[in-house]
Amino acid sequence: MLLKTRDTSHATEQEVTPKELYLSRREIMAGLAQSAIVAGTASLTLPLMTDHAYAAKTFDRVGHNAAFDIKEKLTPLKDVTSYNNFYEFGTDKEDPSRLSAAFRPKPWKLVIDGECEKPASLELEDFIKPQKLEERIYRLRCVEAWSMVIPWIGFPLADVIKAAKPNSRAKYVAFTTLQNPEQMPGQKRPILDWPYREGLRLDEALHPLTLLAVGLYGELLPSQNGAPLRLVVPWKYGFKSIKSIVKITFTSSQPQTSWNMMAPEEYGFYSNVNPKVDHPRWSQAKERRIGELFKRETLMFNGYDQVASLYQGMNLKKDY
Ligand SMILES: Nc1nc2c(c(=O)[nH]1)N[C@H]1C(S)=C(S)[C@@H](COP(=O)(O)O)O[C@H]1N2
Ligand SMILES: [Mo]
Repeated sequence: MLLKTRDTSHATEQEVTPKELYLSRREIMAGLAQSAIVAGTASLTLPLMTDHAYAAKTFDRVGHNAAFDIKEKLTPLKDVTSYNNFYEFGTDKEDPSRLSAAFRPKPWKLVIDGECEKPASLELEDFIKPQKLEERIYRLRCVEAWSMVIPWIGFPLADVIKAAKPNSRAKYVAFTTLQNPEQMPGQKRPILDWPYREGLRLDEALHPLTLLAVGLYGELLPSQNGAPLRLVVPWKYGFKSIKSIVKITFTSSQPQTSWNMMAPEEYGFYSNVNPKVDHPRWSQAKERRIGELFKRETLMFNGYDQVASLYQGMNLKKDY
């Protein structure tokens, strides 16, 4: 992001990776997918499952939520899983898919703490179990001026926040990624001040668009995309969508964020997609959809106009 500029154009449409390649991931992650919304309106909590074939079926039954649909061509799965930013595995786009073999997304502990009435330290499976999973097609736009359209599987962060009962001092939500250089070789170098950190204002975190994702393309999240749990905040630049989350903390003051700590002139706390506020070193007016040749106009809030009210009265040039 900060350190590299690479040619992001992919002129040819790639074949989707065969499903079989993802079975090993299911084995690692088996048992995560225990809860689903069946297509339609009814919801159903399925029994605890350790059989990966059953886990696959469970994900197949996750209902698609059309309320937020982006009517644009999906980015091929091959690109979604081989062209990544995940500096814990290295700074090249291919590094996360190539160098994540030692990464273990299971077992996984998640801590919820800070300014709330119901802090918790949970096994991820216990955390996922009561959630109502659904599929949502979101655009994600990187600050490097490329974007993808991805069918995510997840649940609203708001559901988790409400269950944790933030107290009156809670104004922000901070997120922390796993720190484990043995599993994440990029952490052996001081590329960023590890662990990776991000944050949202509480009302941004509560917005129905803000998603905690556990899968994509009908499958459990690949390591390179932030297994086993990552944020997707589609109206903000991609770096806000923190991967492989181990901690969610309610805070009274604005939390530190990794890219803001590294280069505050370039990466602000808000980081809303805004074609009128250029990155100091490049324009944000256009973007290249991965898999396509020609650039397209970047839309304010990445096209998610429904979030505009969150920023009423703010100067988004100052609060970039
Ligand atoms: N922990 C962590 N989360 C991260 C990053 C990272 O380096 N480390 N990169 C961010 C950036 S810059 C982008 S664009 C998105 C990319 O998500 P994707 O690889 O699933 O498309 O992840 C974000 N989340
Ligand atoms: Mo990014």
